[in-house]
Amino acid sequence: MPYKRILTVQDISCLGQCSGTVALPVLSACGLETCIIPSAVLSTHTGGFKGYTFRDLTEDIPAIQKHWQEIGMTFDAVYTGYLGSHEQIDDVKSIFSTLLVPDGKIIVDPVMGDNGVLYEGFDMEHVREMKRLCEGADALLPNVTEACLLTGVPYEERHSEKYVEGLMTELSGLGAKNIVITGVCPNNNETGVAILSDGKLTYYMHRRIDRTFMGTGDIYSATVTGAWVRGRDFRYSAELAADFTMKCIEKTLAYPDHWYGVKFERALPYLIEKLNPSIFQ
Ligand code: PXL
Repeated sequence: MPYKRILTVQDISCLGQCSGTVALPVLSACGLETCIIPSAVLSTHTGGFKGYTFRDLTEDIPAIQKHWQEIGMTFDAVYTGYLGSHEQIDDVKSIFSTLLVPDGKIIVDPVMGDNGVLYEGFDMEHVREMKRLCEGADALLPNVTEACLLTGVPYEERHSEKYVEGLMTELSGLGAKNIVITGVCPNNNETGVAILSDGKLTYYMHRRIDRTFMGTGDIYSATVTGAWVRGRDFRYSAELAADFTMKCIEKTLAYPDHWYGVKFERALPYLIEKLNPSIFQ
């Protein structure tokens, strides 16, 4: 059987172990043919570097889509992350409606901010437009900050079950049947994800490490997406992604000065083995 082809739409931060440069290897390790439409090309990500370059590729998106439509290219799934501008939303929605196979999956990670604040360069117009993109998704993968921005719920640093349930109820109003909220932090010792699937809300927690790890949201989303598109159950995919992200973090702990990303590369064999068990036999 031919294996599945996925398209991801997100930026390429040339340096920084995040977004496109993480999604491509992770999705490939999951065993998917992976294509990308870069939403922007930056010299680095925007989270801590100064003076980065930013090439907005908004104009290129419809041209790439048109070319692929002409050659009859289709995808089993489209997964979106950081978008270079809110003007891209309609073009990405048009990709959903023209390049997906029937029953193809739409996965939206509404990358917009973290720790209660928007990433540099984004405003509330971007949030409103991103909300429109979320309305077409089968799976939604926000962190707590993004869940708050999308729903208008005030951001809090510690998250009770009642708070998470409230966010989840509001998010499910956007239409997706499968939702993960990442970075759920009920207390000082635990952090994890809240998963809504089959109408049931469950939690999957790990020990909390008191250090910021950039790019882990992108690693997490690419992994859930990869496992789900490979045919694994959504909840299993969401839990596997949490385990894999934790392994990437563990690989980084030996490098206390490595601040801009996580050393995910040497954790990839774990993912390959989990999703492609027969290849090592
Ligand atoms: O990891 C999310 C992300 C993606 N892309 C760019 C970013 C960030 C977070 O800062 O700056 C360009």
